[in-house]
Amino acid sequence: MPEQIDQIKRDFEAEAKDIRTADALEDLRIKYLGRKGHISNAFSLLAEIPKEEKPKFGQELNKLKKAVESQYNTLYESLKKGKGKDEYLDLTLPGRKPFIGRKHPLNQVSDEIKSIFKSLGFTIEDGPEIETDFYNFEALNMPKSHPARDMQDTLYITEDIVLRTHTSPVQIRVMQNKKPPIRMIAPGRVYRRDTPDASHSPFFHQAEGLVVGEDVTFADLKGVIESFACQMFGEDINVRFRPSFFPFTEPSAEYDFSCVFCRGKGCRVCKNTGWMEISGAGMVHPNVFKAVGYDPEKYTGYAFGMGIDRIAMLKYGINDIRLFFENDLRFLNQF
Ligand code: 2U9
Repeated sequence: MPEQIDQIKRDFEAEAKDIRTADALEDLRIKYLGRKGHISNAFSLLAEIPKEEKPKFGQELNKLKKAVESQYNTLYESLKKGKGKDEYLDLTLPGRKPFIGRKHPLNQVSDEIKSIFKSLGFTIEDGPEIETDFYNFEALNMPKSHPARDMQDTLYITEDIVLRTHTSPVQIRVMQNKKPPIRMIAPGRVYRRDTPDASHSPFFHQAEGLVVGEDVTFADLKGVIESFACQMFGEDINVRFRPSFFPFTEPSAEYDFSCVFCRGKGCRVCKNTGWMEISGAGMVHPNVFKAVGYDPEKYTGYAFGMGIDRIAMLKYGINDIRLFFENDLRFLNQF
């Protein structure tokens, strides 16, 4: 009997060395600790030995059972942690690349826009996203009755407090606190009561610009927009201006870039026009200067809108603005 007990222990330890999977460990448990396993069979042999020897061997068998259960549990825990009993360190395996975050594509484009305008002598200004009616509409030549307010579906918090619909309020605040010359852009998030679809989002991002001085002309505006277009999309990009209307500028224009995909030849993206609408611009309306206490006889200035999401969509060929906000790593990891 004693040699049988030692043999069971040796056999168990020899087999346990090669266990690498949960299934193999379960088979080993059944083989040695199961109802019909080796240890259970050894206990049933107790009935066949002399009475005076039973206590000693019973003790030996209990010791064997405890030792096998303890080694089984150790092996179970180490497999659970994903480590084989004699795990060796295979130094030839490639290293595990730590997952590192990256800048959101909108922030990458916003940084590029800021860098281009800084190189053109512009400052970067910021302001509140929750604005009063005065800063979002009235100071921009849109009094309460003005129909232009309907041009922009606004999210009202109270009768007088809104989520800003553009970053123009920042320019108003800067002009209230600073005498000309001014040369600034105001990047930031803006809000519209829009139903989300491929080209609309209830919030998006703008980088409006403003230049004010004693002899600022429309030609200056064209030069700055052309310089931006070429630095952002390539030297061969052309810019055109078309007459338009905005309450806060006079004259107003809309500006287009030649198609960044077909470079102006005509394609499906630009509907074979060779052009892509970008945003609006114009010379600052005298009433806007009056609202901030600037003398419109002394100062002239221009302003332009610029949708950061739109610039990013054109730059990367993205056809759905919602992709920027869904936090899908399969999309974000491409930038
Ligand atoms: C001040 C004076 C004038 C900013 C301008 C536009 C034209 C324009 C669009 C951008 C996308 C509206 O949200 S949008 O559809 N904006 O087309 N914005 S001129 O004019 C200003 C700004 C500030 C003090």
